[in-house]
Amino acid sequence: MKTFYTAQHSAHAPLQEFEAGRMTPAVEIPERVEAVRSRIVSRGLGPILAPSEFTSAPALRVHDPAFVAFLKSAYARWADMHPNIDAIPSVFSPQVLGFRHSDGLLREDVLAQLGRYCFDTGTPLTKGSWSAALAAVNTALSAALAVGDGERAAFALTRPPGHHASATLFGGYCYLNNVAIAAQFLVDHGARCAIIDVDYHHGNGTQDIFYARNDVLFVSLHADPAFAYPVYWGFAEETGQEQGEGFNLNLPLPVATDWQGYSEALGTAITRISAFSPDVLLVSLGLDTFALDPICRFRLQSADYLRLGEAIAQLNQPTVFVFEGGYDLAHLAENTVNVLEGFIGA
Ligand code: SP5
Ligand code: ZN
Repeated sequence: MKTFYTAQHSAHAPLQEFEAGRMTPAVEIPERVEAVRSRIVSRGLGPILAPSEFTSAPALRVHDPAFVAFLKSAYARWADMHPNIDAIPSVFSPQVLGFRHSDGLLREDVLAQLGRYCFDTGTPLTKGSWSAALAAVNTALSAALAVGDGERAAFALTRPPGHHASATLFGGYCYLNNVAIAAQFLVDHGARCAIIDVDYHHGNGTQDIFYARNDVLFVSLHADPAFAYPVYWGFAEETGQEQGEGFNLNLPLPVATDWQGYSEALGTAITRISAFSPDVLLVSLGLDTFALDPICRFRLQSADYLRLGEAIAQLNQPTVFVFEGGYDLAHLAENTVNVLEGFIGA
């Protein structure tokens, strides 16, 4: 299987995030992708290729132009006031929060914009975030293009991740929605796309982007937002709207879910995807369902990721894997490559 990768991801290297009332060491760090890259080499999984450069057009098919312009300019504007400090909002837009508001909302300074375009305090915007986020989009698009051109599967080894980012909001360590941009790119080339999101956290950004559409199916297995991040999204009741009704399937799972519970939900996901009959499957591949993940509460074991890859292969579709979360550096590479080897071997 071809892997797409660029060292440009390492421009995004936050040291800390703000969580639970204090600054805490960042977990979405460059070492994650470097560990996976090393194991792809040592396992001989296939070539590691540099992504092609794409214009901003594919990202603008998914994201609001003003949001993209903000992401591009925000750090430099912030650093004028707060040199060498990562940008984290300290106030959130009353409009986003549903309050009545005054013309103060129309402020266009970076502090006011941060509170309009971000939904949490855990996603620092650093000096290199924009360039890394763009490189991740190019990486996902390159994998999509390879599959569009006839590869059975390809792996986009992306970071920062993407599935929490919506058309107008960043958060959850995500800035631009890599998998959604790749899916839209394939749709624009005539392919019917389904997305399966196996990250521990609900892919609220991807859900939101396709929520009113019936041409892209979104299916997500994740920790129940009743106890897990992203808190406000991911409930089973979220089934889509307008023409999109019935084209969004959330499968929230309880604390301590192991392979038995997980594989049952996976069967439901696979049945729904088969019924949709896509031309291409995209996988938001998070590995934070692992038992030893430092921020998560599921109990999957390393061998279970082989089974996950095999199950995805059963769908028998051209498949684009896009890397998302997973934070246990000791096992992340093994678990990631297990999914891909399970897929290839099936
Ligand atoms: C892509 C991705 O996996 N994003 C996840 C973002 C989660 N950010 C907030 C995590 C809060 C976890 N709190 C649990 C603390 C356990 N010590
Ligand atoms: Zn996650």
